Amino acid sequence: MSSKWKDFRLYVITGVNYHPGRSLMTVMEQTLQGGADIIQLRAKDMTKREVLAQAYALRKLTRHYDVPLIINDHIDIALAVDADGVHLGQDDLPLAEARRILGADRIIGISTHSIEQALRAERDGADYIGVGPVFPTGTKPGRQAVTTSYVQEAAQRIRIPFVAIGGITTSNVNEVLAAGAARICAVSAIVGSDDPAHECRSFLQAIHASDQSK
Ligand code: 3NM
Repeated sequence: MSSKWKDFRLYVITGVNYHPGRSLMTVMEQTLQGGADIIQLRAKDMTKREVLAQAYALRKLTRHYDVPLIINDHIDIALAVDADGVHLGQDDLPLAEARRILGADRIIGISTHSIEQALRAERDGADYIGVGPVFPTGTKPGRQAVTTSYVQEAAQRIRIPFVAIGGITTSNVNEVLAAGAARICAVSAIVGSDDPAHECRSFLQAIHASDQSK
């Protein structure tokens, strides 16, 4: 795939628990209308078939908006629906194995929680990394926040795209941007909001304002 995807600024991950009564497709379409420019399907407590069905639906939607689709964990599902890539955690399939299965043209993102993990992911050929959780978050309970000091270190030392994640809201996003993040990811603040499109626009406004101040 072309490297245009690297220009993403606002990465939105699904989180159906945050919008009971509203469908996944409705909420994700609202995020796309608000300017989300990369989407990840993350469905932790679902059967493979349920994830597959959601992946097909999101593939259709993201194609319509010409936005990359990343699948969390499930490499087979990513291939089945022709997603643009996968996102893997530190305990998932090692990057080299994932790369062997997916080939050079699909995006592989890795969650990192320390600069050592980030440098290793970069060295091993990740296309981008997640840096977080920046703040404590109910979406990943029990994981200690890495604070904006890790964002700062990543900004100084990591050459591949990195996206700050974890507990980020429109109220604290400026701290994260000031620490050097150029790309922001959120789940609850966006998909759990009454107006996901508006929330996306607010995040993007903060991101673009931060560009102007650099
Ligand atoms: N990964 P919210 S933090 C899915 O640090 C995820 O790798 C993280 O959700 C990491 O925006 C996180 O609701 C949760 O805090 C992000």
